[in-house]
Amino acid sequence: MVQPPSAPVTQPRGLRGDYSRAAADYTVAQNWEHYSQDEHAVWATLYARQLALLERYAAPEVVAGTRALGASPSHIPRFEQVNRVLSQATSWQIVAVPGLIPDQAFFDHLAHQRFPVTVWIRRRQELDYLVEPDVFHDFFGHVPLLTNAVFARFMQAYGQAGPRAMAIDGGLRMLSRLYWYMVEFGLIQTHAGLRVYGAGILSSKGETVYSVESREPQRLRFELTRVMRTDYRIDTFQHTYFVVESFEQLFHACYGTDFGPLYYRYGSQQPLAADAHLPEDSVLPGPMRAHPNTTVAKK
Ligand code: HBI
Ligand code: FE
Repeated sequence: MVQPPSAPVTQPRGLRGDYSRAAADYTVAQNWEHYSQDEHAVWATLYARQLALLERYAAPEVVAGTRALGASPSHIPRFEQVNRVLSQATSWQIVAVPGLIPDQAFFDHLAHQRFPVTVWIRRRQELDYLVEPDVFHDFFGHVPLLTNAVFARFMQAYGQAGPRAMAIDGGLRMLSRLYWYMVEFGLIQTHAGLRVYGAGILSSKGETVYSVESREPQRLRFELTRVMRTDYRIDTFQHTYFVVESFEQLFHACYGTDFGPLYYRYGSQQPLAADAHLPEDSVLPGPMRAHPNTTVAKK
């Protein structure tokens, strides 16, 4: 399972990337020519494996975005080429970074419609598990939805919310939970059933199937405050997924809410446990079992 960043991140210390050549905004050159055959081959393996799951499990907007990007199945994408598609679609851009970057720089990029994408790719021995985001997670997981105007607008609003969250006690932790549950591990309800759109799920073979098919986790209807109060686990599949009805719902809930009072009210309180049940939760029914004896394997 790919583990996206555990937020908040304050210093890029102990991370794998080469930060020595990064500009003040933490961007670097992608240096596409420097990827080895092996690195392209790891991309090809991951890409084929996840692409095969999209049609069945991913939100239609993700499928459409992945198609629109037209990434090569056999080579790590060239960011310049991707940017031609993105600028047409939503005027977003991707920028190359060495890996996790400090919160403030990350928020600033998003606020200016730039999504930071890590340049390096995992080794073949770590196909299924990685602590830091790599180019496969960042690209395959996050970039398709940047072609979607509403979701892209939400991402920008998230970046714009950063400075205020950082200035209020507990604010950053609350905002990070919104990112975790809605950007990394979000599910969406469609006419055809539950679908995945979160990047942390989409870049993980095991969790893509688990999040939709397992009867273990609870799936709660998205409620902004509930999400921002809920702790998360970075070491296992999620115990709780929040489900949106549409990206419009997500965008409007956030855009129409002043986060300040929420930070003051809940920022210094203990968070709700990752597997908490509250009486006011709107629990979605678990998936049906096709056959009484069929269980979904966890990995
Ligand atoms: N940096 N490259 C990168 N990617 C992230 O997702 C990221 C980050 N820095 C900080 C961060 N995420 C989170 O801590 C913020 O969303 C709060
Ligand atoms: Fe991520």
